[in-house]
Amino acid sequence: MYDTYADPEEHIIADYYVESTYPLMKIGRMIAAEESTGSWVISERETKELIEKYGAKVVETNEEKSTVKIAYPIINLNPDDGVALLLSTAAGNIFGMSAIKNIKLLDLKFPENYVKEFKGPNFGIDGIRKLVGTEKSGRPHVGTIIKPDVGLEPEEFAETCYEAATGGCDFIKDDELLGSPVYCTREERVAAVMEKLDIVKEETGRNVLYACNITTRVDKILDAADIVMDNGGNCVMLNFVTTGFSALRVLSENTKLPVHCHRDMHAAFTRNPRHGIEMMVVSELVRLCGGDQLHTGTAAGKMSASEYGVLNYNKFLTQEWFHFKTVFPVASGGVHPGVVENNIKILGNDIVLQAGGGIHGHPRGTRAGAVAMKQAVDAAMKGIKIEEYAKSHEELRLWVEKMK
Ligand code: RUB
Repeated sequence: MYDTYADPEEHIIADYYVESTYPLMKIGRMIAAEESTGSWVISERETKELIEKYGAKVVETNEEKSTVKIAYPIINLNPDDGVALLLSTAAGNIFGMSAIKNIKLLDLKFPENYVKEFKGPNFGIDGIRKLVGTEKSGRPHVGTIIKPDVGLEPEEFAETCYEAATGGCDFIKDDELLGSPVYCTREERVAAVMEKLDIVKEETGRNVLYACNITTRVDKILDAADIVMDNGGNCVMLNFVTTGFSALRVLSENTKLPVHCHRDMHAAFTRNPRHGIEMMVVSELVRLCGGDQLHTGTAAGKMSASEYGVLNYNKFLTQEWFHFKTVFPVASGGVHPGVVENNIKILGNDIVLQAGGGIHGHPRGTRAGAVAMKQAVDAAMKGIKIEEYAKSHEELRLWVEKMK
């Protein structure tokens, strides 16, 4: 069923799962009114003509799935007001409406007329691969999060990065909990780490990315990115849910460095299948706002995520979408050499396999942990089971032993 036609070139179509005591069409119209011209009652100047031109419309209901599609006129949404206003519209008051028991925003379909104002990622998968030197092999990247999450001072932090890079990591990031504490300021940390990674470059010829966490107050994020750049940094990281999509967009539009997007707090609204916002919508908005790498979950790890969901997010991020570059999906959270094969089999090669404890918790320490992760990737790329490969690769054998 549908209410009226809405030109898909002039509307953003939002798909919702809805639980309500009202019939689907009625609750759909209530959502459309609340998120465009209306309120709970018609107001004096809310004329039929005004509603026709500026009102959101119900374009589809599906009783079987309990879903409703609402078309939001992009004339109300100046792209410069960005994703902030879009979310206020498509994911705003509706979550608190008393007429709705549960509602989940499943997907957003955008018209060219809206997305053309967004630049999107600066690098994408191809750009990141060129920086790291894997454009020919196309193999998964090995990433790590420096552990312990917080508490290391710059020298020891940098030494840990050196060990991880020497062991074979392509990508190293701060934990999302590490900002710029007095004992390890961003400036000191970047300078110390990049000195070590320059040595790795001289010793191995490999360019290893270090994503420094520049999550801070919004009006200081660009300054923080400059500090990373001025100290030889080659990548930045942003906790984009806690700082906001607008912060991500402004950062991406004003930095020459790849932007790694950590999604902490997302599970507050993505985890419940009946209420909140789907990770697919988060993936669409990160690509729109210019993230180059995005955590999307694992096919086997510690965080709760449906395999089917992760596959879909990664498919969206890596396929053609308007003029936008792709986004490198990051499989992280409880990742270790023992889950590498499964993740590659299910998620493919265009992923960053990122292990924190799975590297720094190796019996012989960080360097051996990174070697074991890279050996597990090499084994998977050769189609060899890690138990077999471990027989001739000591670091992997020690990990397999540890996990028994
Ligand atoms: C993982 C880690 C990340 C999680 C976040 O550490 O620090 O914050 O990946 O989860 P470890 P997600 O490898 O030791 O588990 O990637 O699902 O957002």
